[in-house]
Amino acid sequence: MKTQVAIIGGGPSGLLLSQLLNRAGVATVILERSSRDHVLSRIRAGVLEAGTVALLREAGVGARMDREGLPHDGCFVSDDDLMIRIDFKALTGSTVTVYGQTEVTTDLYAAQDAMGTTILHEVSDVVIHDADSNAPFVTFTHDGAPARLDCAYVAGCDGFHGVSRKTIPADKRQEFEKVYPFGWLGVLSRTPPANDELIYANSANGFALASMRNAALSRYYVQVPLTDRVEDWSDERFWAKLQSCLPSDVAGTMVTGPSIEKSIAPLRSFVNEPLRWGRLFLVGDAAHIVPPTGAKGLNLAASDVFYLYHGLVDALTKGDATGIDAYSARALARIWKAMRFSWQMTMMLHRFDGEDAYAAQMRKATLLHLSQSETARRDLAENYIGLPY
Ligand code: FAS
Ligand code: PHB
Repeated sequence: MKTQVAIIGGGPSGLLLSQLLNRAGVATVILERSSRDHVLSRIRAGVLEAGTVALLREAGVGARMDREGLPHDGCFVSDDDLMIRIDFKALTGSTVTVYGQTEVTTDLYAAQDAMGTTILHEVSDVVIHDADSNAPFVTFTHDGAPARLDCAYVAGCDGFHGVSRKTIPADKRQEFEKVYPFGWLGVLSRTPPANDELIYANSANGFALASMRNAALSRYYVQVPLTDRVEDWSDERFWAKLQSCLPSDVAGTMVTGPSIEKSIAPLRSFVNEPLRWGRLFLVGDAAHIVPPTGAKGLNLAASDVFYLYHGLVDALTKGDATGIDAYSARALARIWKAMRFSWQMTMMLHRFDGEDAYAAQMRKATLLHLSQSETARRDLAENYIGLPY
């Protein structure tokens, strides 16, 4: 097999990059480890920055998002019963869109199928060869048979546990990591959202997030110790914990119901530098992980895709390597700013086991200042709606 860009990973990064490249006349092949059903069964991000929305429209997959996505002009941050509204529209002139990553991935798969793009599912033994040469290639197993894909470039879109990042020799790259001593237990329920805008809640009982997918589908999270397992949490225990963290008037009126999905995600901040090694480029979670507190994971993948897509089109159609040569530094500049915001939101809203009374006071003072300072709210809003590409 031969193509122009070999894409490892058929999640949102790989699919969006492939869709944009194909529309620009660049050929791709996607190699995905899991079945399509498995990829589409994952419940992940829920909030799209305006830049991500624009890129999905440019990729020709914005129609259902524009019909079914929920534009949100603001969100709330709460401290026990103190509700602080962050008015994105008034403070920045921009908004975000609530539209689940599952829907984005579904739309991208449909568009790629319509393009006739080659997407190989359930591949295994993926190895990237000669990335630091002018003739890289990928070997893998598919349908029980060994296979080889020759290409001009490789896009590593295979997430945190993929092979792409590890293809870069350890002495050629640097990892930056912070692991948080807690995770998020997430629940999806066919219940109306507790509030019409998201609530990021700090409380004496820990962190909670009230989010949604649509008017009949709610997405909630509570902070849990890393030692907890999903089976430790009955629906009843989850709802009681969530309601103990949300402002009491919200908790007292919300509708609860059976969970249709329940999972625990650990929180970490991670960046790999650089994002390039020869003709291999790292994109999305293959390159970086953010705690979901700032709703940045999927949105950072989108800006990586934006930079690499333009660079690869220029390199492959005009022989101009300026964009791919600048990709790593350009993407990392935005990645680190989103890392900082996600870390700041995580530190502001979570209780850390064993923290001293001073740390708790710092968190409360930060939230009180947020409630009293438009400047502080504007800083949060500018980062939340997404910094410029
Ligand atoms: P992905 O991990 O989505 O996709 C990588 C793909 O590569 C997968 O389909 C995988 O099967 C495939 N792959 C892996 N190894 C391979 C190999 N060797 N060969 C071939 N294919 C391989 N972000 C938010 O903004 N908000 C959230 O609430 C949120 N919650 C999350 C919860 C969890 C449990 C996780 C893991 C992530 C969450 N994220 C969240 C972040 C998430 O949305 C990512 O940012 C997003 O999935 C990034 O997309 P990709 O870069 O495509 O990586
Ligand atoms: C979600 O709806 O899944 C969601 C929203 C905002 C976040 C994290 C997750 O910051």
